[in-house]
Amino acid sequence: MKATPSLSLQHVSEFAGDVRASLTKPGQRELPSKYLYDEVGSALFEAISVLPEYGLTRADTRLLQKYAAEIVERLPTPVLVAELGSGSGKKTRWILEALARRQKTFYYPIEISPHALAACEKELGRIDLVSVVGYEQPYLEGLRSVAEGRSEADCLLVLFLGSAIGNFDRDAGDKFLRETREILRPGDALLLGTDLEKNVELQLLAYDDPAGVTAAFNLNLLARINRELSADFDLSCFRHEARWNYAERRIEMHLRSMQRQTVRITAARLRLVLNEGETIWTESCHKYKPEEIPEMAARTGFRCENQWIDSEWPFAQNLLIAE
Ligand code: AVJ
Repeated sequence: MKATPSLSLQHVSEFAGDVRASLTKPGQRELPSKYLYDEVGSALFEAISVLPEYGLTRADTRLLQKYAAEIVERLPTPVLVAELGSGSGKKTRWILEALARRQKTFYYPIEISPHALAACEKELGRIDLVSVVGYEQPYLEGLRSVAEGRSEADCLLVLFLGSAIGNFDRDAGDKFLRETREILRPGDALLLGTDLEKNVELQLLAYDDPAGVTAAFNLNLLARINRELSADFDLSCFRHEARWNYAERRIEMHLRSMQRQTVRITAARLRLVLNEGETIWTESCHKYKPEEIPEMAARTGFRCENQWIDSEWPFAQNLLIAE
């Protein structure tokens, strides 16, 4: 069930407006991280997720594989599954198979990237007793559609995996959990994946791998702006940078301008002068302490029913129940 395909003109003008607003912000220039995931960016992220230095996706998958039965045991029945930002959907297989062992299961991946959504439908569309209905919509809009369409008896399990919540500042993360909670009914569940704080060196390597895949992922944002907004970023004049922000406990990805340069972004009606050494901040990846998650849950209308932590790469699956 696709949302009415929005005019690509509307996409372009939204993208152009966001690019203009974030690049002209006083102080630190920014670009919104959601635009990292066009078709090329999504493919590069898939490559990142198999890098030896990036343990996050493997830890996430390992926990789901190992504990799927335990997680599912704690859920009411019947339960519908909605996933926020499914990506390729590979790691979701374990949960769906565990659920399908007890009942026919409906799975609603919610994903703004049509490429990722198609890959997910292909990956998970052939599991016995699982029926997949994709929503090409932003997270909360898609979740609202799923919640409105269910019957009285159906409980919801919302999946928010891969530490995608880490892209939000801590306050925005709370706000997002609160908004999610408002769409749910008491007893509904949210399985939240969170990357945990670890050795800073390891954390930095995960976002600045020696093969340069993450650098390509970051730089592709400029290439995408060139492609879609008729801009003339010269990618060789920028360098990928990953930093650990101690105060905020997050990795920040930046693109550093290696010289003073002028960039034209035609569709955003913008002429940008960047100084030598100036950076554009493209993504934040917040890291958590295990005990932080039950506190977040309590602040946002949930309780943390259980937490499963990977023994190789500090990462937690948290099962939150709406109160
Ligand atoms: C998909 C947001 C979870 O924050 O680790 C990976 C994105 N950026 N390498 C993360 C990402 C650079 C990733 N998330």
